Amino acid sequence: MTILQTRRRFLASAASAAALGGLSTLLPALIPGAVRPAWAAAPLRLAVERRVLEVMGKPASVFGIRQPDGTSGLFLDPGQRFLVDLANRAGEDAVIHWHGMTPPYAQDGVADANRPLIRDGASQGYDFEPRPGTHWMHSHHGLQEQRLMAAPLIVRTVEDRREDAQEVTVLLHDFTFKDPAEVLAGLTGGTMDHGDMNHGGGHGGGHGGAMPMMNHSMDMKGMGDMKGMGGMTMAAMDLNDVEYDAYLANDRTFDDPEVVRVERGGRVRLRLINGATSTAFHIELGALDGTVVAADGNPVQPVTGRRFGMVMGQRLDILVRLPDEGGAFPVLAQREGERQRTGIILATPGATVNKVAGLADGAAGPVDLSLERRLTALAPLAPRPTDAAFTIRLTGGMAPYVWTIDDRPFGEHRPLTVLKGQRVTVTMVNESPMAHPMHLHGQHFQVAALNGTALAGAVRDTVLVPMNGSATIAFDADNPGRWPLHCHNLLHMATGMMTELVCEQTI
Ligand SMILES: [Cu+2]
Repeated sequence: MTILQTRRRFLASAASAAALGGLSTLLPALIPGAVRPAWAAAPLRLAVERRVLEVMGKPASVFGIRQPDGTSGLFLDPGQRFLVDLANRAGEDAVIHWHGMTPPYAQDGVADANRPLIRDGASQGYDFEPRPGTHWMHSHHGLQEQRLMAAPLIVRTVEDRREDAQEVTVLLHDFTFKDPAEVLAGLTGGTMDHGDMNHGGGHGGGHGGAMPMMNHSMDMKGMGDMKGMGGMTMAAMDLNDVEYDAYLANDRTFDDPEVVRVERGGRVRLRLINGATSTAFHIELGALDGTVVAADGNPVQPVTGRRFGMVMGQRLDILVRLPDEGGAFPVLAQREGERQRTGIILATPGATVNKVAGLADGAAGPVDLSLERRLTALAPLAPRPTDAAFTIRLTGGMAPYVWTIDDRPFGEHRPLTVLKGQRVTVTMVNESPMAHPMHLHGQHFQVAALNGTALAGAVRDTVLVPMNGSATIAFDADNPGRWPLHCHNLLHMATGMMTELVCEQTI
């Protein structure tokens, strides 16, 4: 029975692949590892599993992606291949996207007409050259990412190894005790009890279809002391769709934070990953000066500061140096528009570690492009003329809760079709009432313009397109396949804000 189903799936895949013309040649790699010779290196083993996590004293059933020894995610050394057997023990079908990797199309970890989900109880092999840097892995199916089906994916370089810095990886999340489907239904006006959207209690309630807006008025209340700053008005602020129960850093809140032992006078390389589904964070280093050295795993000209914005899907590598006298140093991540924060604490031996409040004194403003404008790639694109230029509009809104590209939800989208080898630019113009972190699969891009101003920005895979703003990305299409281009707000993607870049192989 299983074989029959598998064969039927394969035939269906082959048929749709044939419709893609040149892409059908990519399919033989669909089940990598199946023909791996016996003498090859043993694959690393990862399993998608259920686990119980205690959040603020309450148990929650969540997912995890772990190695047999319990390590969350993967940490690869220089020269090591991404040779992985992924077992799905989640109790449901799943697929894991290797966010930041640029593997062949068949191994990207997205299910589509050509690539099936991994059935519950089944395994899938992967074998490709990993891309160095701070990356992560997460479900690209349904709303599993909201239930923490995510983990770090770190690929170290020889230079990282030589660097005299302690590596500290921090995966950030937003967390709800609710069923994510209920959260989404509350936004889209589904059949749920609308009172469910208010997690904190005391925020309105009983207004039925008005729930999404109530969340927004709540957000604005939190922004009270920011009114008038930077020309922002109440009406202009539209930051967060959902109130979460907690914000996590490596699965923990400031009730019981991770305390990382560091050396007096030592250097630390923070590998920060915004794995939240719907939360942009401000990273606050407090008394420490930080130097951003990589964005989405790609080296940048060093940028120093103590406060850095990160939208969903993005990574930042930040070097800090601990003072010779030592102490305890929180690394904070505060939700934009809100007072809630999470983080870890770096502490030298013997330091007194004081409790850090989970609420900051004041609400944070929106994460904007101020850091993005300062970033410059160490390895930029070579100058050459553009072969294919696209402009897409980010559209949709809160009522109805549908987010789209060029007014079309995914499924009715018009793919951006390019030929392998072309220099491509995509300008994303935000005509919607929220900011969107836009992520492209299959290749990294260079940020080529922000709000219409050209720059030679960072090479990365996820860029913020602010409200009323635009971003132009440029890349050389070198990876044939159908690559999702989507908002990394999970709830925006789930309701339609996704299209595809189709890179055709020329023969
Ligand atoms: Cu979005």
